[in-house]
Amino acid sequence: MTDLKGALIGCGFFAVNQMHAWNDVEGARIVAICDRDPERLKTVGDQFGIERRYSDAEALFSDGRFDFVDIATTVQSHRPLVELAARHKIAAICQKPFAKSLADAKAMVEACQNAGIPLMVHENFRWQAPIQAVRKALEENAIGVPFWGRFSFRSGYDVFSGQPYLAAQDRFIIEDLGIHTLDIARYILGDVRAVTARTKRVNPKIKGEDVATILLDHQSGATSIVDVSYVTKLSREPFPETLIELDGSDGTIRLTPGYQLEVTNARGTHTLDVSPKLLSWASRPWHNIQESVYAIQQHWVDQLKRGGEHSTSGADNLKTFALVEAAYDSAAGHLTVDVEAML
Ligand code: NAD
Ligand code: 89Y
Repeated sequence: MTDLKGALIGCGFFAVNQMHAWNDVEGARIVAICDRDPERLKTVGDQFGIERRYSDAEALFSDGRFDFVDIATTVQSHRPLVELAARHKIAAICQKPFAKSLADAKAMVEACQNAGIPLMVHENFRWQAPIQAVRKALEENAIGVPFWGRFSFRSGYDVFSGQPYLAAQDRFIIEDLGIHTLDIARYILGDVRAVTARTKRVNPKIKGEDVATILLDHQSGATSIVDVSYVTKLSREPFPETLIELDGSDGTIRLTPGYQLEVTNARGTHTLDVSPKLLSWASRPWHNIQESVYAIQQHWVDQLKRGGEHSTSGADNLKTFALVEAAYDSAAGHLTVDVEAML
């Protein structure tokens, strides 16, 4: 089968990872790129040897000659670009956060459904090797039925130097990072009925909240805590590790710093090194995220070819996005938010 041809829009900080990963993915290649910033367009075009370059997404779609689009811009342009893809009936990947609001996200999913095109949100954290290892242990029934969990991301890493826009947004950590942690909680313990959250801003140099503590009532009856912080200074900086604790009817799982997976059950305690691979183009500490970018993009191609649903389809991501909106509503009103009523 010939390679699928892709076009990438948004040649910024994170898109470079996506371009590297497309080089490694089997069955697809990027044939055109687009950015309204000429310097970024040139840098990425030259680095990856892409001849077809556009400063305007309308012109890119009008020229066509590609099978899918990879939207790697920041959130403000996600809805117009996804709707543009739908109008041209081109399958689309869209970076997280999927949209500015749940109403926008629902409209984007509907537009793609009406156009009959696949839509996947680039929600890559669940594709990290350590997260996949936790899910596998649960699927192998290592701890029986999980009844409690904690999904924790606490760091003091400077994310603002690479992504300065993060300091200027009204909403920061839940929308930017917690969205991944909430998605992992859903991926591991299932969909959520209700959310209770508290947030804080500690760093005076930024606009949005940089600490959040979120309590999730899962439909299964399990309870979990998602806690995220970008103002936590530790002796060993763990960025970008998500730590996980799960208690089940027959044992416990702990994903501890340094990517160690510890499973305790009637057979005793087994510890496994579940470190991500350092891909040829990757660099520490980002290699965990970078490997998951490759994994989600390979999944995109594999599912497109077999006509299957994507793990983080637009429809699936509405359930993660609702948790983000519910967490902000809960923190603002000091109330528990019914998530099912939002969907
Ligand atoms: P960035 O600002 O560095 O890059 C975005 C680029 O898109 C810019 O070059 C900008 O000129 C271009 N752009 C914006 N709107 C456009 C439009 N309508 N047409 C053409 N070009 C346009 O941003 P970034 O840090 O690379 O982040 C991009 C997205 O990736 C964000 O949504 C961010 O949350 C996400 N991200 C995801 C991960 C992850 O692990 N999934 C990690 C980091 C960032
Ligand atoms: O933008 C964020 C993401 O998606 O992963 C980490 C990050 O780059 C900074 O929080």
